[in-house]
Amino acid sequence: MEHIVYLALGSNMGNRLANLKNAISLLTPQMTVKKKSPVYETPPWGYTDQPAFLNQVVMVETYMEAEPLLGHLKRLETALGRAESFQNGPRLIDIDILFYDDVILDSPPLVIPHPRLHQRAFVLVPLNDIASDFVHPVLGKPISDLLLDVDRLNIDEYKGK
Ligand code: PH2
Ligand code: MG
Ligand code: MG
Repeated sequence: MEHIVYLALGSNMGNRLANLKNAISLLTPQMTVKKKSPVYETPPWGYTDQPAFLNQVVMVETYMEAEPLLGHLKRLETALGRAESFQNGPRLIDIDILFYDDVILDSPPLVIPHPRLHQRAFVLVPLNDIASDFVHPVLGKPISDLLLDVDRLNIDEYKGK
């Protein structure tokens, strides 16, 4: 059975835009990319003493089950050159599962929906561009409503430099 999955991508090291593009190109053939948000430049959240991030959200279709998908995404991050960092620290590429259909799952490391997505403007702004009506299966609110409760200051579409 085909599943609809939303992924959040982030990078704040090296050629950030190239890192996002390379990550998206590596999603196939296991995933088919159906929608891509614009790229946003966003202030670092959680640990602030680090460079700004580029963030993007994509919607994919896949036959992969959630657990193998997580393992697959971790391998892609490593293949793209991601090294160990600390929680909320700088990273070459981060690929997080936001939603997997309407699945609610809490078996660390696999927690779906992503437990902090509703607090993060750097996720909600791009997610709202491609899934404003999607209802968060735990919170019972559409993305457009969740966006009203976060501070979206300094989250700007990235036009390159
Ligand atoms: N990712 C984090 C921690 N902080 N801040 C921004 N702006 N964008 C991110 O992708 C991000 C972050 C941990 O994954
Ligand atoms: Mg993350
Ligand atoms: Mg991650």
